[in-house]
Amino acid sequence: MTEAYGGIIGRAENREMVRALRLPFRHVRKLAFKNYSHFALVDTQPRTGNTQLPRGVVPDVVIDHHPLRKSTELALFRDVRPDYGATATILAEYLLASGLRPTHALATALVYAIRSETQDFAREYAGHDKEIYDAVFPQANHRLLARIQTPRLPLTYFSNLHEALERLETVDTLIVTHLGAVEQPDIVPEIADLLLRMEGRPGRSQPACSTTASISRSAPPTRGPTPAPSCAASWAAAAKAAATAAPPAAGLTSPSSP
Ligand SMILES: [Mn+2]
Repeated sequence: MTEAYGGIIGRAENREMVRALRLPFRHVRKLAFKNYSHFALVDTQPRTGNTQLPRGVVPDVVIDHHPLRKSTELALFRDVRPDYGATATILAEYLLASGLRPTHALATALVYAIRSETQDFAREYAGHDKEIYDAVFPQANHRLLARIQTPRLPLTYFSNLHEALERLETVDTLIVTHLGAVEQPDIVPEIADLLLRMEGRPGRSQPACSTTASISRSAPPTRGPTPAPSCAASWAAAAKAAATAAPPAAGLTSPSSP
């Protein structure tokens, strides 16, 4: 069995998780699809923007928490629950129901996945997630969990941050900055998240901010700072700009036949 991902593992937390838990992920680019006879998609569905499965391949299994897609109905086994905050919760439910005890590494990964996907249970539909979280939490390695949640940051993070702060402008309730060319697209929502915490001008109730960047390697046209109607929208716009250049990492598991 091979566990594969697409796009890039960008966020420092995610990179630290792969390192600290020694997760044996492989990039889909390096897989010879013809060597596999069964495919499972996790946290994504066929023919969506973040799916790395070639168009002609119908997955056997789809497990996800995003709204059900028509293309998923072709899968032999599908379990799509949009009322769950994290796909990790659904998988952990299967694990616990089977009577298997998760390893420390797996429990740590599940705890981190549920926390980050539900934004620390801030989303209103996180009821199932909290229950499973509590069940696996005692098994987690708390030293490794702390390392994942406050990871070491590369030098480029600080130079991007410096750039962002240098070019920062605030107009009315809007915060705008331009990062210029970045190597790592996830830096855009990361800095937008940080700027959202600014006190004063943009009220928490109706904040507005915009972070823009061009991605150096895949080089889409440089986007000028566009005032956004609300923070949620501008965050999404920033994230979307990054996604066009490099699709976000999506889980893809394919049990091997030979
Ligand atoms: Mn998800």
